[in-house]
Amino acid sequence: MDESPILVQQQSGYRVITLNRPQRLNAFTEAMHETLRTALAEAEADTNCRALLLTGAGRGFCAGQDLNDRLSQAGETPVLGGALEAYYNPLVRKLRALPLPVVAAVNGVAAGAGCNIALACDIVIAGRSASFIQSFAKIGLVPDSGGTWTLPRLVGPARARALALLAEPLPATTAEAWGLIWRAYEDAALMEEAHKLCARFALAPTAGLALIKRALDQSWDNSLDAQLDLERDFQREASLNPDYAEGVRAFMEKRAPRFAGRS
Ligand code: T3D
Repeated sequence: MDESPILVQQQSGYRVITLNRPQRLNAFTEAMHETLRTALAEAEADTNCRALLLTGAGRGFCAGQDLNDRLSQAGETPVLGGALEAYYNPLVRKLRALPLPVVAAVNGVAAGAGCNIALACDIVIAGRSASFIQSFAKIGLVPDSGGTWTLPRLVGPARARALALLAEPLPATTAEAWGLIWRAYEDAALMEEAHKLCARFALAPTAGLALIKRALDQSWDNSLDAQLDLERDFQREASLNPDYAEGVRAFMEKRAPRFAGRS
């Protein structure tokens, strides 16, 4: 039997999800999408899971759609859109909406939808040898999986346009300098740093972090006025969670807090 296209590893308080088609730089097939969807649903349903680490097997993170499944015969006119509706868009929406932080550890090239799926995660770190490529223009496509939304917000319109129109690889260190990602690490240190982040999130006030994710995402559509109202409402909600009282008590007692997280 073929190895699963997605590997899931349980850690204390978090899960590691590995895209696992290394011979194709972890390019997406339908089977891989289905397996990833199940893995994300299971992680969400497990209240002991307080963070996710998403990475790739082998030398790449993800090369986007597997183009073997898109080869058309001469005379055929392929029509795309269906896979975005069925798989890529729900995946990006799920990553943004998960009530726990998602860390992408970009271990190698992240191209096409693979790049934009990484950028949809909450914290993106990368090995220094990794690169980010909006490959779409090279094959006559448009950046998808949120790329046209995410890129200008992260790096500004001029850089977003050049990245999308030129489809050139952006080295991880430049991606860090431009604010596309959080940090670039030596390749050998990447996974240790990713695990450190997730272990830290596994002890964090997870419900509060989930509200932070939502507040930041909603800010793009809001006026300052509307966002101030949202912050008032979210703060009220955060304060109702026992983790807030515990955080204040721990501070006053000069000890580490014991947050309940999602339970
Ligand atoms: O429904 C829809 O289709 C819409 C959704 C679209 C989403 C998308 O993601 S569209 C964009 C698809 N992705 C690409 O266009 C990227 C294609 N890949 C590349 O440009 C290069 O592979 C990379 C720049 C990512 C890496 O280059 P390099 O030189 O490091 O590696 P390589 O030799 O090109 O790739 C290694 C192997 O992986 C190779 O196979 P081989 O020759 O050893 O048997 C290569 O064919 C395979 N591979 C890489 N990317 C893909 C792929 N096979 C299928 N699909 C891929 N996307």
